[in-house]
Amino acid sequence: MPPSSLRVVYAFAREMHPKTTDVFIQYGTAGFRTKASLLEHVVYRMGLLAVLRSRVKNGRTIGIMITASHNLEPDNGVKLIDPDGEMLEQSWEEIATRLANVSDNDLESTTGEIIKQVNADMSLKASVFIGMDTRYTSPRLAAAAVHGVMALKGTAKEFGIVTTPMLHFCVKCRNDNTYGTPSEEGYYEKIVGAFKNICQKLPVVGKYNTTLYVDGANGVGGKKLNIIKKTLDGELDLVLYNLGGNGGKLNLNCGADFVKVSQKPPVGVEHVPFQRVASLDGDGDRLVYYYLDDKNDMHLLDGDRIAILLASYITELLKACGASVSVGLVQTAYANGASTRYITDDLKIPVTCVKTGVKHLHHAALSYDIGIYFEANGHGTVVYSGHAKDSIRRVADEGDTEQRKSAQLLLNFIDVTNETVGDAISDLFLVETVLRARGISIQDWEKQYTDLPCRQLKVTVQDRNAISTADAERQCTAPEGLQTKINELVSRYPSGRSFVRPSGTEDVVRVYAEADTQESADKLAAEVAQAVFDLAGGVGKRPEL
Ligand code: G16
Repeated sequence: MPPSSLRVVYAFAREMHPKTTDVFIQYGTAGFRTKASLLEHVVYRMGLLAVLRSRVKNGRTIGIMITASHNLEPDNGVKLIDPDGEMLEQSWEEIATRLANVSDNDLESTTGEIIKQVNADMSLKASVFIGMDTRYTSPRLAAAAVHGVMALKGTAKEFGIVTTPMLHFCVKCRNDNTYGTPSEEGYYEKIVGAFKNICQKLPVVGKYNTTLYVDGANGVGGKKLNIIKKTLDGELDLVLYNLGGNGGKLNLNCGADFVKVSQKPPVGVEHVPFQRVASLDGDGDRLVYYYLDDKNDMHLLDGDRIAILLASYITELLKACGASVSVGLVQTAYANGASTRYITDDLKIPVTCVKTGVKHLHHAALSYDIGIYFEANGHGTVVYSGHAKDSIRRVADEGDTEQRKSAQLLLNFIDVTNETVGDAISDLFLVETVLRARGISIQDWEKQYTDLPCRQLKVTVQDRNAISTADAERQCTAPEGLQTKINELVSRYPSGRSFVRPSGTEDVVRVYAEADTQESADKLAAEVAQAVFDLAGGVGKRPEL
């Protein structure tokens, strides 16, 4: 493409997607996220960037997902997906931020500069897959992304409403046809097909109950499970709630984030004591389980529990097949201290702690033959190296009868996994597989270990970037004095632990605390929140004890 044709980049911007705000926006934990009304120009520009990224990757397909995932309905967001279905390479986040914030008048020249900087060959073809969640603002934003792709002569393919992990899966399949077929149907065929396959090998035994209630967060995940439900041949009886009808609002008092953070059951679900419930988030990339007991008390089984359940089953099968494959687990500072102890002391599996954000966990998990990564909020998956897959395949071909059986199960388990990113639907089928294989109930699952009581809070400050952290976000390096204050507060509580960090998806500072009793965890969290408010420029009402 000759340089003069970049003029169209400006023309599209000025006529259709002008930048109408001076609010600075940053590529955060999972892309750009803010009020939907501030995003149209950003999404258009991400259409431009996706084309450049595709050309730098020799024409391989890049994804653009329009979603604000767990955020409430008025927000929206956009993130780019790299060719292997993983999050955008971190060095490009800065470029994305730069492109998103320049004025319309500087857009043409900045685009030209970025083309030079990344050495994009503009004569190559470029391919971009675009998906969106169910927000009413998503179609308009998806159209802006298409215009961005058109402006730089790329080819856009729209997937309409899909879960975020489905788009990651399709991008991966488009660039690596051994992984699957790049379509929603291809996703069902591989992931749901493998689950049904496993069910044929695992008869229902013991206390496992094939009925599963689901809280769909009034988002896209529940809608897709409604399609899947009809194809499960009775292997799993999904009872779906919060599918977006009856005035239910996306993520409002429901969904995985609400359930995890508030430690309360979602509205809109008809609860039955001890019935296990799976709660998804708005774009279907997070999953937590819970049940209410006969006193109506809530029992939460979060991402830490899911990780442990999957890790213990995988290591059990690996042992049975005699395959020599390393297994490791990746968590963040939000992981409950009791879970980390259980993994290290009882399961004897190595644990790595990294910064919040699936991109960090995914990267760390790749250093193991089999890496299991989960954030406590229910965002995670399992990644299997080529070596791991080859070793298991070899046992499936050459092992004795028992070894072959375990290896076959493991190969099916791998196919149920969406290895590209955390995926609530795939994770749900993985969890159900393990519960079914072991013939256990959700209460049995919960008995593996006892969580330390914990609490999460949010504090609004003038500028959340005033908070800096180090050591996988476990230490606060600015503002001065805050970490000393946190240490002092923590030292007053047995088993106390607390940290603070700026959110990358909402305009808040997050506070986490755990201690030996719920009362202490609540009090410690409130005291640390007050310290953040006082030392980091809190706005509005000071948090109360
Ligand atoms: C996103 C990220 C997660 C992260 C969460 C909260 O989730 O993908 O890795 O844990 O945001 O991030 P923060 O604390 O920085 O706001 P989702 O489900 O909203 O895409």
